[in-house]
Amino acid sequence: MKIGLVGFAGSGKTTVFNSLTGLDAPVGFGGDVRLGRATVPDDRIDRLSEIFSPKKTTYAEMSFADIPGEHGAEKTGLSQRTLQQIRDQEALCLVVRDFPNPALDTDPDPTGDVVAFHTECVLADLDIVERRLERARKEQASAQEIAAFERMKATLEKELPLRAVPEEELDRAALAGYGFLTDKPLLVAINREEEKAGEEIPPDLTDRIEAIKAAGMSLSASVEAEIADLDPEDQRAFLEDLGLADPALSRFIRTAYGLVDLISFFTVGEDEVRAWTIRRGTPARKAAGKIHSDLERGFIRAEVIPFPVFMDHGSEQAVKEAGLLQVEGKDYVVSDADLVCVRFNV
Ligand SMILES: Nc1nc2c(ncn2[C@@H]2O[C@H](COP(=O)(O)OP(=O)(O)OP(=O)(O)O)[C@@H](O)[C@H]2O)c(=O)[nH]1
Ligand SMILES: [Mg+2]
Repeated sequence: MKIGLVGFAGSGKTTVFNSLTGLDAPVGFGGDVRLGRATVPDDRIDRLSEIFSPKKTTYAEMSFADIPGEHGAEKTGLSQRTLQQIRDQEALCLVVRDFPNPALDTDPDPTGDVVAFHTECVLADLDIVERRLERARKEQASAQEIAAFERMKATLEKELPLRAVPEEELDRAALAGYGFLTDKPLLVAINREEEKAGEEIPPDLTDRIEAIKAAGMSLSASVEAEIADLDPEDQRAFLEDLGLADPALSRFIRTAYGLVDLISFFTVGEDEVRAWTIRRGTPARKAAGKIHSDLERGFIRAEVIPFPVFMDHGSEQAVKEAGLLQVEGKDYVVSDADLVCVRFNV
């Protein structure tokens, strides 16, 4: 599960990547694709940790790939190599430059960059769809398959992303192998100069982002990089000075987590308070397998307390006494922020 940071040269991808992962990749260079892991901030875990004072607190994690932009190339051109790197990602965060970069001779043009990137992705997808459609017709593929590709072609010709095609109209499992760029969930991060870090995204840009079925947020990568270097006390003062409520990076990671339909369930105790990552819709037995394969194999039942119920009562014992402990079987669909205790026997 990887989220790719993508965008044109010098937009701040590596600066964002370093703040996310705590790594120290060189900025201002391009270079190779880099991988790193980021902790998913979660105030529910913070609160559980305060209650249990465990020996260890473990947050969820997710992986990011920093995909360099192309230097020297016209910004409307993404090479086959870059396109392939982007195709390998499960979801995309487009980092868009909205600050003057002295190393580049163009003024920031965030709206233009969003449009240009989207157009590149549309053309790359259209290329695959047209070729596949031609072959499908020649080989007399099923009417259903031809119809699906025609639907995709019509969508892309309107410069709409494949994300715009409703779930029931495309068999996405069958299309997974193509890695269509415009079908990947997209978060557009407008990387703004320091003074504008806390301002709303201008309406024309918001409209653009909505039109391509993406989520949008603004941040200032250089502010985030500075914040990451401060201790918590100083962080708060620094944010207040800039008129910001919270580090944008936390919001960024949480948005990216939701973008790929990930949720967390929790295990709690004196040893460890921990968040586990699953896809939305995962049944209890499979979720138990995240913790240990024995728990999946020998699954008997899951004892579940939704986080708000736990907080209302303050302890597992109090929840039990109130008759609110949920005893669930293997097919129970785990919800975000469920406290789960798996009973098993192997
Ligand atoms: N003022 C300002 N400068 C920034 C910001 N984000 C990045 N920069 C600077 O812009 C330059 C490029 O940043 P990078 O993070 O290397 O950009 P990139 O998108 O990784 O670039 P490539 O990998 O070459 O495509 C560096 O000199 C950064 O210090 C920002 O929010 N504000
Ligand atoms: Mg870079």
